[in-house]
Amino acid sequence: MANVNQKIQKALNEQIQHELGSSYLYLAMATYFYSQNLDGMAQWMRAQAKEELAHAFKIYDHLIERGIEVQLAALAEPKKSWNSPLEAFEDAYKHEQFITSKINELYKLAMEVSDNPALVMLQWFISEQVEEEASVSKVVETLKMIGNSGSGLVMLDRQLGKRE
Ligand code: OFO
Repeated sequence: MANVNQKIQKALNEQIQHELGSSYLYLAMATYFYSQNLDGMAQWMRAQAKEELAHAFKIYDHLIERGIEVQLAALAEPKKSWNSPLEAFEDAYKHEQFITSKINELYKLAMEVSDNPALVMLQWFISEQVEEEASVSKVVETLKMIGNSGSGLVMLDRQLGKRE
């Protein structure tokens, strides 16, 4: 058993669950966008789901490297449908704000228990969350500008579909 504070071990394990939960939510959003024939937005969400999986693995690898026990927990069933693309992206934005608050809590805890390796890893997540919130917020604002314009929506869908 690694000589690492128990509270931080538990919180890091919970963060794996949050990142996997994010991946699951964005996969559900991709499925919703396919059902609306918005394949570009679906592609954007698929890419986001993969990125979240990478985030989960980043923490997972951190635990493995430090000999911290990995404890995987059940994932909740994600929401399945939204009333509009704007509602889905607004949900994604709220979700990212929630994840940012979790990362900030983890960082605070790592400082309290002087866990330097966790602090270094979490710094990457702090910068990442700034990017995550900014990119989703940009789509939300564009969707608000588009309003009920079908052609605007088609153009945005095409643009978002370019995400690798
Ligand atoms: Fe992992 O950044 Fe989004 O949730």
